[in-house]
Amino acid sequence: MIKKEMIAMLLAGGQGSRLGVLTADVAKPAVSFGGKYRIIDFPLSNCINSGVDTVGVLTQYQPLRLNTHIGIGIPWDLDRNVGGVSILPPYEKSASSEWYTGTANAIYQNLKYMEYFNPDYVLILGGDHIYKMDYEVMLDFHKANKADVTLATIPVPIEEASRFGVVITDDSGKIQEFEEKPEHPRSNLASMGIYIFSWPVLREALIKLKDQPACDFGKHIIPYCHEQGKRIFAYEYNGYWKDVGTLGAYWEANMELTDLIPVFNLYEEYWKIYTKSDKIPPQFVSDEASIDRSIIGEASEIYGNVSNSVIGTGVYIAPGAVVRDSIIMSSSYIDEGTVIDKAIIAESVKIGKNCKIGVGEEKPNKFKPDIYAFGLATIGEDSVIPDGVSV
Ligand code: ADQ
Ligand code: ADP
Repeated sequence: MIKKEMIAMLLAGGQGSRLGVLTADVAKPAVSFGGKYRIIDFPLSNCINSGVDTVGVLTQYQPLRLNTHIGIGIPWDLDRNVGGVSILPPYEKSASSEWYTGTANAIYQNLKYMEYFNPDYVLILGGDHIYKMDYEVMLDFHKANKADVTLATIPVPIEEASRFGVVITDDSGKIQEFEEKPEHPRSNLASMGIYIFSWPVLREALIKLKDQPACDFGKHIIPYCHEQGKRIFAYEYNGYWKDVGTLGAYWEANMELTDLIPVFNLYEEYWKIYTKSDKIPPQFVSDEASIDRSIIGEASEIYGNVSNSVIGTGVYIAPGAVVRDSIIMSSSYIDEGTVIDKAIIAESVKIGKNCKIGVGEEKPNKFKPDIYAFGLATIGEDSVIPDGVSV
């Protein structure tokens, strides 16, 4: 009989509407990050680095890019005969069929998948955070406390706490109170949306709440377990963790990678982040180019001036073009004389000659704040901007 101690269920089906045009055609976990990665690479790499070799990825919204990226899981060493990575879209069942209406509903609809592995513990993960975390250490904490549920938590600035599930604990870390996105948070210890459940506890809660519309972990499952007097513990994580759910946070997290000593280091040997990488040529920098403090992806050709930016793979930056404080994703083309200053350019965008994109250091409120969210100009995938456009 098949037996896995802990399996992971990775929620990758949310729309991510706050990323605006970046998620118009792509699920948030498939949005690129740091020049060569996609956001989902972080939880997937954490899984394999933590010894979790069975991962169900629950997809729903615009899954094409995500599916091609994950494939059969080779880059993460998750191509296995038993376990490995499985993509789990909603499917028709004999009695009924429905879309994933909430995070817990999505997990409930995959009870059979989990049962197959006969796990002791189930790790629930979001697909939209940038961090490195050893889930095995969290599991040890869960076992040591004889917990039913363990939530990973992190202190956040109190003014941001209302965006999160917030916990109040006693001295031992046992959760006394949990509130999902409270208007007036009474604690700054935020839930990271990462949970370890002892399997019988999760199974019972999912079945009990199966008729709850849009059943969600933060709104329903955790409060239900709390009411039932389950032992719920907060595992306090103190490393780097970023919810890149808004354009501002997404831009900032990318820019931080260009710091001389980045708080989030992609170059560490002992905790590698893996990604699917096409076998493509190296980058080329011409004699007229200038580059400082930037990440340049493979197969890019740089003839212009790039500073403090994250450039993806296969990007072309023509002579005389200037790119500053910006993110340019894979396969985009920036033509001669164009200035990109504080912008996010999605994949496969073509920008003509002598354009000016982004507001740079000028006060964004001078411009339309609803367009220039966070003072950034954002151009969606596959856009073509003709010569001379200034936005
Ligand atoms: P939110 O950040 O609001 O709160 P949520 O929208 O519930 O997170 O999404 C969590 C993850 O599930 C995302 O990766 C998303 O893509 C995915 N997802 C959402 N709906 C889905 C569906 N129907 N099917 C499949 N996948 C889906 C949660 C917790 C808070 C916690 C924050 C931390 O509820 O308590 O503080 O995460 O970011
Ligand atoms: P107007 O009000 O001038 O008719 P819009 O309100 O549609 O035009 O947009 C103003 C300018 O901002 C346009 O040039 C448009 O291309 C540009 N714009 C629209 N969306 C974005 C975006 N996401 N990022 C950067 N510029 C944008």
